Amino acid sequence: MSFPKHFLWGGAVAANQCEGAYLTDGKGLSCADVLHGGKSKMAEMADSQALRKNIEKPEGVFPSHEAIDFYHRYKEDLALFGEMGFKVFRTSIAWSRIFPNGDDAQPNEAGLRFYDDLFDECRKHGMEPLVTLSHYESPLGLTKKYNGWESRELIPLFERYVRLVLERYKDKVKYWLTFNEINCTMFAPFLSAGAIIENPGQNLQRVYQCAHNQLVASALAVKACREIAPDAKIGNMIAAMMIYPYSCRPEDMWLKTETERKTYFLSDVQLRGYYPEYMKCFFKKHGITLKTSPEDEGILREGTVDFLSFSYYMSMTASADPELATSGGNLFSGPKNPYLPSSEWGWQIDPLGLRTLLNFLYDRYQKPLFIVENGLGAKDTVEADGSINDGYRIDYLREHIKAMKAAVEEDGVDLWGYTTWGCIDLISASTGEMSKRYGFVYVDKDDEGKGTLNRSRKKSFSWYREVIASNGEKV
Ligand code: BGP
Repeated sequence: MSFPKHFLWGGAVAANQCEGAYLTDGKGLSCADVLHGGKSKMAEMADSQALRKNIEKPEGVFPSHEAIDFYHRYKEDLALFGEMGFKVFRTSIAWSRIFPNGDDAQPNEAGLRFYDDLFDECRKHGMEPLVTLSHYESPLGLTKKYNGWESRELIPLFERYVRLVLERYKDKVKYWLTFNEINCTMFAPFLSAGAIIENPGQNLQRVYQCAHNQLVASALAVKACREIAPDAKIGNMIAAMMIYPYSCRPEDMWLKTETERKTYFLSDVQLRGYYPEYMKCFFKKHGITLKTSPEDEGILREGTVDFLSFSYYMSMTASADPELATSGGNLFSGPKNPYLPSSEWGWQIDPLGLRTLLNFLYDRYQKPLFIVENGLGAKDTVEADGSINDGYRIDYLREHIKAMKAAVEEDGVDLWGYTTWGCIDLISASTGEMSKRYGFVYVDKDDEGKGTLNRSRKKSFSWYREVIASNGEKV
């Protein structure tokens, strides 16, 4: 056994992190367009006052406004991906290019045309587009009017947008994803759901309401896809993580179970079609009563996805020891795992965790899987001769590909494809920095926004080309 013949190798980006052209050809503002860059971006996203200020009067530098100007340079970039032999290219449609305010009477034809050309260009280079319908970029107008996904008003608006793009691109796009990292709504509601909510950890009623509305919208998107593009496949997308009990202490194991449920309850609903019992008990315990509609249950049941896609960067640990529990291991906190190294941004690197996770997810759902994000955010140095020797990135990816290979070949996991995150350098979602680079292609731009935007191939570029050419045999 080895990787299936039609295994989908490729790379991934998101509109708001690469396109730029934030008001070009009729595009409206999205939530991403009012978030500043810099290490404090996570704090800014959690600060409702700062967010309100940004929305009313955006001042300062916003990295998404120009990003890497993919909007004007996509032909050059796709040609580079084609040169690496990509079979698939994951990107998102910026909802605010199609409906600038989210609820406009008419769609923006110029925005629709842009994606027509983009998907045609992908096909020209032999790449299947894999399209996320909503990747951290809901129209800002919907935040102002409805506080984003906290309101059910967004459900029909999203469905209208989805039906339009499915109809328009049904002959060009065969793989769709509903919401990027839908489980991040629980702790980053502005980014993930366009909702300003003070202390999301304390305001459970409100964040779970956002999540419920997105779940219903996701299921409606699945139903629309079956109707409009019956040959296409549509998946969900979660931030997946391997969660270890910090020790074999039973309390640690129990905490791991609870953390796991918080991480996976949304995909449980999207793959099984109903809320799990443990979640109903959780709602009861915390006095959460969701505003639902009588038809929601049927919609969730009928709108289960064809496959599960996920991002994987790190693993985490769960400890019942209060001192350890707050020591911080990576983005999702929890104690540092003493057996693992960390990236420059403190994300703990765990390739074997990916094999374990693939097995865990396949056992849990028995549905095809797709890794749509994986990669190392690192600072790169351009040498005097222009070369960029990113051996550390190759090492990271090599070990993760080996783990994935073992899961497919030795454990029988049904995996459809692998798209590395940020196949070209782009704006970081959590920090807005350019210097946190993931690409095989270097973009000349720094954190202050200076640079020529010229593209160049890193060492990892030819390495990945070999990986794809050998269908994962040569890593
Ligand atoms: C995921 C997001 C991406 C992406 C990636 C890397 O959470 O889906 O949009 O950016 O993480 O994270 P970062 O950009 O913060 O390094």
